[in-house]
Amino acid sequence: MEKAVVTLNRFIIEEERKHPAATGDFTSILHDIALAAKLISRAVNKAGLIDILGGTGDENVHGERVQKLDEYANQVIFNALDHGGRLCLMASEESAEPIPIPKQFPKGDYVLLYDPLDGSSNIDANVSIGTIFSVHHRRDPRHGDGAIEDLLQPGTRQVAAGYVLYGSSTMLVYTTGMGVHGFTLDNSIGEFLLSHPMIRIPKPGKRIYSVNEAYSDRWSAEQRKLVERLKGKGRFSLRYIGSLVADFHRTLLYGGLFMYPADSSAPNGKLRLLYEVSPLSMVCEQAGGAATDGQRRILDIVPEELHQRVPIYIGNQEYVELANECIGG
Ligand code: AHM
Ligand code: MG
Repeated sequence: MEKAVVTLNRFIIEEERKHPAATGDFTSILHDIALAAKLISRAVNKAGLIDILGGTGDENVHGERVQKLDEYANQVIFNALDHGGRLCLMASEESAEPIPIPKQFPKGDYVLLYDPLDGSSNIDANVSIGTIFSVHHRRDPRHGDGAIEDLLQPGTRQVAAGYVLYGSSTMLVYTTGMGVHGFTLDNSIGEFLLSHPMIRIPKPGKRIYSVNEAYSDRWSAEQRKLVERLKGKGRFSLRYIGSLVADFHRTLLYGGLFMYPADSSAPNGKLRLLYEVSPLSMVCEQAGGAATDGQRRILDIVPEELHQRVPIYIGNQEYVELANECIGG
């Protein structure tokens, strides 16, 4: 007998059936995210073939060069999710302000925060890049259009989080708080198929640390001590792709410690709490790992602003604990 393949749609419908009170909103949001992921995956795969590479010359809200595929991905996600009636507000790393749902569409009870194409400086070199997403229930159902408070919620309140990795294959990995599941896109049928059910970060994980060590002259003494202690443990390897989703995905599947610490020129590190750090931290914790800023559990941090940055130490619990010991004192 042919083994039944489990598509993403089947999986999310079956997961939803386990919750009799579920409204179907989630199924719809994840379905729309998956559609956007397929469209972005197609564009990423074609990037080398068509004249789409290179910057637009514009800068995003962080003063970085925006590349065409970033804009495309940003728009595709918005277009896939603006009309379903499940969201009341969105926010994107590429947009300075919250993104309202167009007036003609009904509003729902959820907000979506996303980094449409992380690691975009790697596009020209054909290095893996990714999309990261985070879903929250809005705080006050009376806010028809959603408000900034609905976006500025701590990671513990995420109802779903995940990422799409555009690598040697395209994978969608997500959690709704009941484990982490990974799906691989079969391009020939245009479906995400369950390939990695119930992902657990391996314990003990591989001895890999991942950090941009070229910045070590800007690190604090504590950060230097941490990396020295990791090296002192022996048999550690260094892996750093410089593309967060790819570095995180490896950490999730092989184990290890990924860090983007604070340094003297970036006192809060580089990565954004709401679009990058918080969703990946939920995924990591759900897979049995941990994530802190060196002191605080990432998911407990109450955001103060939309584009807030935060240092991150994420991976196997024992390595994150070592980071807390060195950094937090
Ligand atoms: P981006 O959001 O502008 O794409 O930048 C985020 C990327 C991450 O993917 C990666 O972890 C980090 O920047 C690498 O930064 P650095 O080059 O400073 O090591
Ligand atoms: Mg990013």
